[in-house]
Amino acid sequence: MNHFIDLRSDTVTKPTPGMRQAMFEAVVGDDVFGEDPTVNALQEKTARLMDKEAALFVASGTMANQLSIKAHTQPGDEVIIEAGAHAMNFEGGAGAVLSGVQFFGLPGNRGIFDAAQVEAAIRIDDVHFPVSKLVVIENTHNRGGGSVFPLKNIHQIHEVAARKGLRLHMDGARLWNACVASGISPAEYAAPFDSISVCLSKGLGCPAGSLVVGSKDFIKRVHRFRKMVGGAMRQAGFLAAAGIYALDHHLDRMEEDHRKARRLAEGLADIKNVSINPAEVETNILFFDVSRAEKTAQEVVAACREKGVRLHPTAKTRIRCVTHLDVSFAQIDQALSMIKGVMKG
Ligand code: TLP
Repeated sequence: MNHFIDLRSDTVTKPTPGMRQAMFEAVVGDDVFGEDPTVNALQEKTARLMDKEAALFVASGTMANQLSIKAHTQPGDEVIIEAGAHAMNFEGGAGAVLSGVQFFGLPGNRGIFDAAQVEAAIRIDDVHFPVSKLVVIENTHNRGGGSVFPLKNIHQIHEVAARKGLRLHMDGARLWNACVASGISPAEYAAPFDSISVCLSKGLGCPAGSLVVGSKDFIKRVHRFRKMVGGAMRQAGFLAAAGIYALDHHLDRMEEDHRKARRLAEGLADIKNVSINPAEVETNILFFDVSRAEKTAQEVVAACREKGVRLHPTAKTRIRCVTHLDVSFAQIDQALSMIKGVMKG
């Protein structure tokens, strides 16, 4: 059991007993020879779920996004993305280092943008400009507060991208949450995209791992780049077994995490000097603002930690909470009373 009520991220979860058993029993082999049956089964299962030709198991969401960007682009190309997106801001500058690309950051509304913005951002064919090559959509959007990217926008963006010869990648680290919240299937979401990255280590509760999904040719390129960055693992089936278990057992339960986030948001809205609009909470991530208090986010988070609840400060007055399978409804209520105590004092 965690000593703290940990709402910093959905990455903090520990494998459940059932998941540990599945990992323990995994049949494994050397995946560099393509001989790990459990890795192969996870890749096939994920490709099927997305209705794409192939999938590749990689170490992390960052690796999945950055290898995808690399496989789609040449150095000097430009990637159109929302200005608060993970792949542009929180992946160590990897786009510049590994792919030599630059990003064009679109202003989003809670991370969401539309086709007209993409069309206006695409460069004309002129030696002064970089070559616009790829559009990246983040679904759900982390800094947007777990917002679900509307399928209608995606289809319109796809129409522009296809007409102008740009590729489309989805950072679907939390695509599962978007599917559960919207009722849209992973395959429906995936259809317009050339590539999708999905994470096992967030809401699904696995210890590690992500997948890149796309056409056979695309995945072959990603495979080469995975080797180049030292991301080829050997008996990775122990980790893949957790992924298979999670896809079978942890997908449907995610709507519980969304209800926990809403309950948390509604409780926070009643706390003095906390600003949040609970109606905006669509999935398992929420942000609240403490600018009306005489404390910074750092101070609020430090005081909450003393009481036993861990939160994530993301700006001077902004704090993030994420719900997940290792936090119960009762713990949400406990966290609320601890935060209330801090905001009073
Ligand atoms: N996000 C982490 C932190 O980096 C902030 C978190 O706790 O939310 N895409 C999205 C949308 C993400 O939120 C993350 C992780 C990633 C990619 C990267 O995944 P990892 O951490 O597996 O490299």
